[in-house]
Amino acid sequence: MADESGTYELLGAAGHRIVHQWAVPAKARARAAELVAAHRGTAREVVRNPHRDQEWAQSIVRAPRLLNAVRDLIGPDVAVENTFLVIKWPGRDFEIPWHQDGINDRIELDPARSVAAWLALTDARVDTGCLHIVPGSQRAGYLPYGAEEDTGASRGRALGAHVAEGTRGVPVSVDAGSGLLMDVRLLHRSHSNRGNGVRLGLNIRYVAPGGVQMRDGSSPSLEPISGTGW
Ligand SMILES: O=C(O)CCC(=O)C(=O)O
Repeated sequence: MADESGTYELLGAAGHRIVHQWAVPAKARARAAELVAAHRGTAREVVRNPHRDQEWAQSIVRAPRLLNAVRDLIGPDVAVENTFLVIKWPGRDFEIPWHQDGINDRIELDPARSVAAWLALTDARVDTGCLHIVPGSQRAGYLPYGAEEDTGASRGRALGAHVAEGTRGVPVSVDAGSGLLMDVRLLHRSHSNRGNGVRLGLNIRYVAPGGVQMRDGSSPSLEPISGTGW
């Protein structure tokens, strides 16, 4: 519901919520181990939209505890707009700059009809590159952004929000099998993995009908996973 200043607060003033145990931790770790084995040879860092063709991701986006929390926020009709697996290999430079999940050159999500999830498949700690968030930053709305400098990495160039100098976040350390639901305007980032193990996280953008507006003239690619309103 919008407050008197017109701000929409889907997830309360802090703009995020922890989702505890969308998966049993041991099962999340076992899945992570399989993904690490599959991608170690190429040291792949990102897998785009695995929910479209990979069973493990199709199952995670529908994890009952997660999906129920999403329905509580955006209603019974839920589609997946995008997924993004991030693999942070230890000792490798891979920073993701401050950004907001609800906007890029292609889409703008309606914060009242969408929510972002970030799910830990391994334990995510400060040293292994857990998320850092800026609680309450959703209140400033969408910020201008631009592509980061070209590092030559095959993962491509991330989009970074233009944030006030000195913007500091708080780390959110979560166990494998837990994660976060975030307002799609919430600023977040992650540092490189300076720990020992590989860190894996799956980012999901969920939308309700009418929640996505295309900015580039293309059609949205939505995978309905709940409800009859599609
Ligand atoms: O996994 C990470 O470190 C960050 C991922 C993220 O923020 C995103 O994909 O939007």
